[in-house]
Order: sequence, then structure tokens, then C-alpha cells
Amino acid sequence: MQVKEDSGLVRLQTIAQKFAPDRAIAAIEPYGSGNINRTFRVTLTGETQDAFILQQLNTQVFRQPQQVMQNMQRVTEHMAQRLQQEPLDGGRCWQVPRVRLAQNGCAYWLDADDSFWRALDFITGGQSFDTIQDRDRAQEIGWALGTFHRLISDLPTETLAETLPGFHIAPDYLAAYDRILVEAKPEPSPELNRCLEFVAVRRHSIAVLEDAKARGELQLRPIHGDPKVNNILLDAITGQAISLIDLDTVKPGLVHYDIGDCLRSACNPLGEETEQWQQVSFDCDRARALLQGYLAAARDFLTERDRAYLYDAIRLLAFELGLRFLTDYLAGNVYFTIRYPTHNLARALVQFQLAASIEAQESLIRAAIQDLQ
Ligand code: ADP
Ligand code: GN1
Ligand code: MG
Repeated sequence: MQVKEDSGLVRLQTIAQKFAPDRAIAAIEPYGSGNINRTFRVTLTGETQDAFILQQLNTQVFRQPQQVMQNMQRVTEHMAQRLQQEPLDGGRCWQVPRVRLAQNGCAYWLDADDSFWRALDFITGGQSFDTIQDRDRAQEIGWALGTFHRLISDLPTETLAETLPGFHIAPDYLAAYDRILVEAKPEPSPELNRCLEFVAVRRHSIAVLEDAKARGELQLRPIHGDPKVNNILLDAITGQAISLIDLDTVKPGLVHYDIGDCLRSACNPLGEETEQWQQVSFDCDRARALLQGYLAAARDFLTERDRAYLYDAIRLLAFELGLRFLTDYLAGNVYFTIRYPTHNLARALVQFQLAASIEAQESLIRAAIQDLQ
């Protein structure tokens, strides 16, 4: 067997084998660029050369990993059933990342050191991108999110566990930021000052979605929670969207969290990891294409009220993610995986610049939302 990473080699193979007890493993390689879990692609030998995704779930983030797996199984089974009953328009293909059971029949494997592992069927023929480069792809990304929302729209929210309390509750992130600011002793820098000022000027607007929810204007639905572009797989040949992966954060929420998150990710051509934060801008053409793609799949359930809060969602989700990165920087980088000490600060600058660009184009974005058919 070939393993393209040095450490914990044998251990990795032993764990992978739990999910494929009767098969020989050809290779295990680190895979993807997620910020939370450790992901590997496991290739099996044999005529079909099939593969699966092996992941160590970050249990610092997901404190109830069994519930995460329950939600994941519920959602994937529901989607598979719906697809069987009513295939997608135009015979389009949609692949569901099904959970592979471990040899003990569980949806996960708890290793001797209590590390939590799970395996998912590998979505074949798909590619994941950290940034997208054109309107057609933006439309596909939007269609993927709309299709996902539609397929799970009839799943009662009570059947999904609350696996990440406070996730996307923007006022809670602001409260956490305020708490950390009291104790943090960060290295002073012009970049940090810029971020602190950015938050100070906008903090009054943090509750826009939560207030609308409290007034009963927006309702909880099953959502994905993390539909950034690299969680959407596009067919390597046709460019069509074929799957939405990374289902750890599927739970009840506002579709606005998903729509805002998807747009802040897909309409930032330089991507969230760029170091050229001054050049970051929000691409309104892509936003229009993405929303058209979304509506093509989700027209049935997006109400007028929902539409009224779309602009706020787009602006808020960029602001919120910047705030989350900044808070993690101040807290000593305990949540997001980093590659250098100021990584989370650099990421915060990118999201804040993006939020500023969204604000500067407010009337254009509102007009694009208004024009949606
Ligand atoms: P994280 O939560 O750390 O972001 P993901 O679940 O998004 O982890 O997985 C990381 C990467 O692995 C994805 O961006 C994608 O490239 C790849 N990946 C994950 N699941 C699958 C799958 N079922 N089929 C194919 N590729 C996958
Ligand atoms: C994390 O797991 P990943 O890398 O797809 C985070 C998202 C952020 C994203 C920013 C559970 O997503 O909320 O938007 O990083 N996931 C969690 O890149 O916090
Ligand atoms: Mg991911």
C-alpha cells in the first residue's frame, strides 16, 4: 500500500480497514482543503478501483459527533428517497455522499485514543474548487444549493439534532468577540486596528436576521450550514453541479445563512485565502447568475419575505465570517486550522473587505434580487 503522508501511517490504514474489512487498500492520501476535519481519500484495489473518503471529525468543534452522523444519515437517506420518487428535471444527475458503515455496523469508528472517524462514498467524476471563475459555474453553484434545499425542504426540522449551538447566530459571535477582547493581548498592528474598527462601526447591524426570525418573518428550515464553493462538486467534464458535500452542519436554520454563505464564497473571485485583501471585491454578475441558478431549483419555496432579507444575508454572512476569524485570531487560533500565526487575521481582512464591497454595491445587488424571475 502506498501512503502519501508520513505520520500515523499504519494507524490510518488500520482505521481505513474498519470501513472496508474485506478489501485491500491501494493508497491513502490527504485530500481537500477543509478548515475543520482531517480528510483522506482511500483507494481500494480491485477491478473497479473504487475509493472512499475517510475523515477524522473535529470533536473540539462537533461536541456531539454521534448526532452529527445521525443528521447526516437522515438527510442522505431522505435525499436518496426523494430522488428515486421524483428524478430531477432534465434527467440531471445528483449524487448523495452516503455514509459507509464500519465493520461493527456503526456509522463511525471510535479509535483507541477516542478519535472519531467516519467514511463516505466517494463522489466520482466531481471536482471541488476553492474559487470559481465564471458566471456559468456561479449559476451551477446556485442550482446545487437550490436543489439541496428543495430535496430536504420536506424533512421536518424536529428530526434533525441541534449539533452546533450558536452556529450562524451572529449576535452570539459578537458576544464571544466582546468577551475575548477583554482578555486578549494581541500584537498591535494596522491590520488588527482596521478589523477592530470595522466591527465597531457595524456592530449595530449584527442582529438583522435573528430579529426577523424572532418577529416570525423568517422560519427555521433544514439547511446545509456550510455551502461554500469547495463543498459543491462540479462534473469534471460538463461543469454541471453534481453534489453538495460536507454535511456536518446540516441542521435547522435559516436558508438565508446558506444563501449568504454561498454568495460570499462564490462571488469573491480572489477567494477567501488570498493575501491580496485590498483587491478583494464582490462580483455582482456572479451573484446574479448564482441567484438565478438557485431560483431555478428553489422557486417554489422562496417567499416574498425571504427575498426581502436576501441582501442583508449576503452582507451579514461575510461580516459574520470575518468576525469569526478575527475572534479565533484573538483567542489564539483554537477553531480554524491555520498555516501561519496571523492566518486568521488575514482571513478576517478578506471577509471585511468583501463585506465593504457588498455595502458599496447595495443598490446594484438589491436591483439584481428584485429582477429575479
Ligand atoms: P471539511 O469539513 O474539513 O471542510 P469536507 O467534508 O469538506 O471537510 O472534505 C474536504 C474535501 O474533501 C472537500 O472539499 C472535497 O474536495 C473532498 N470530499 C469530501 N467528501 C467527499 C466525497 N464524498 N466525495 C468526493 N470528495 C469529497
Ligand atoms: C469551515 O469545514 P469547512 O472548511 O468547509 C467552517 C465554516 C466556514 C468555513 C470558512 C463547522 O468550513 O462555517 O464558513 O470554514 N465550518 C464550521 O472557510 O465552522
Ligand atoms: Mg468542507
